[in-house]
Amino acid sequence: MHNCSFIGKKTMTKSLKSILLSLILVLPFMAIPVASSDAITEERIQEITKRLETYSPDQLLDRREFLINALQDEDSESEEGSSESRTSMLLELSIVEQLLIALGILMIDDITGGTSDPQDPTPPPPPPDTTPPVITVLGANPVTIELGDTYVDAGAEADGGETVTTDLGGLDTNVAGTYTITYSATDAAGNTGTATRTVNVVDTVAPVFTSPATFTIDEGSTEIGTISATDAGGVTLFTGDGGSRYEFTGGVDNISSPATLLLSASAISDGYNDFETVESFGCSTGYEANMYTLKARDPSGNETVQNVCIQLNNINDEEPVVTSSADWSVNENQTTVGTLVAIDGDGGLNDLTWSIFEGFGDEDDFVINATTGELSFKVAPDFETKAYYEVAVTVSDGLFIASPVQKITILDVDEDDDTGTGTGTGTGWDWNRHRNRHRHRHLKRFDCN
Ligand SMILES: [Ca+2]
Ligand SMILES: [Ca+2]
Ligand SMILES: [Ca+2]
Ligand SMILES: [Ca+2]
Repeated sequence: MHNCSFIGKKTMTKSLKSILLSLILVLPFMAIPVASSDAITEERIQEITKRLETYSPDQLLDRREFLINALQDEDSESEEGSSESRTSMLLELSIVEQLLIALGILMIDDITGGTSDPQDPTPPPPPPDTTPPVITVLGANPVTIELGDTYVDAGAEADGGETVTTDLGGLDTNVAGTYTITYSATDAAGNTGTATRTVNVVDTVAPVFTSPATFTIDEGSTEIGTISATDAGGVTLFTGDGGSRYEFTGGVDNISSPATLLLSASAISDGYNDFETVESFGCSTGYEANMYTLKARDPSGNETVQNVCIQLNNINDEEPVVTSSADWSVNENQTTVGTLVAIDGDGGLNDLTWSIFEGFGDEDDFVINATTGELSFKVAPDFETKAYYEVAVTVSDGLFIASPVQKITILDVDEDDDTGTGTGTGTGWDWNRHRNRHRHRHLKRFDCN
């Protein structure tokens, strides 16, 4: 502004009247002593104005500064001072400032703003409070806690000491997710400040199986057992490796924990619940070792895998099997037929008991040792009387029986001078027959002599 070109003289002269008019309005507010007012005349104003018209804007500003400093110096040096000189300086200062205002170099506020009127008793009203409280969130932000843990809020403070209210935003530590806690405080002017804290509830812990990895079931059963696992977020169970051999109740391959695990139809048809076919499977050793798994998964995708080992209890579900031959050949004149041999179809699980089956064939002619299975005639047979017998024997494991028919052929023995020893044992009949034949040959040779 100070560099602007000075206003033309013609314009300046034209504005003089308005300046004089302004002075009449402004002067009463200036600090010109009332007693000196009489020294202010129109002639004097014109005289000063004409002089100042020749000043450039910079010169006017310099003059203004000079006058202000001079008036201040006069104030500090002497209470009395030269009132006429002071009046003159105030008048000139007024005219300088009016010219600067007319030139657009000064604003009215530049002149009046810096001076407060001691006679005005009303102080300016304070600016309205539009600043909300500033809230400081205490503790960590964001906060991460494990699912199911207890959350303790560290709180927040307002800078003005206002009461802070907390909105937990539906925080549920039993449900994984991101929550926003909002703190707010309102000051006396009604301004409300807020701040937030983020709480991340995370599930990083995999489910834990509470059911065993090994199940021992009776053969013939189709149910393996109850599978269960725990997790703060809940558990879904899945069939894993080898899952075609088992399924959960309802035939599904996944279900909420706990659930009942069953053998699948294919497993049953393939003998996976028959001890005599598969004694165990999926265990750490043995048939199909470590080939079967179950999985427990939580809603966050954490997963635990557990092997499934199934051991079968051998129960009595198979009948005895007789392994000795049903065809016997024994010498006449002896009671012993031989000893029958059988094993239980359950791999020797049960002791076997022998008896004569009643109601078939020559049952009345035989006895059998219940424990050893040794079959004997009650009375030594006579070839010449009856050379062939049939008898059914029963062998029992207590629940199941087998009753094979035994066929006994009586061999003729030369009884001229030898009644026979009756030492046949019933087994190894070829050996006895060979011996008997040998004896016949021997006897015949003896007879020839
Ligand atoms: Ca979990
Ligand atoms: Ca069986
Ligand atoms: Ca049996
Ligand atoms: Ca069995």
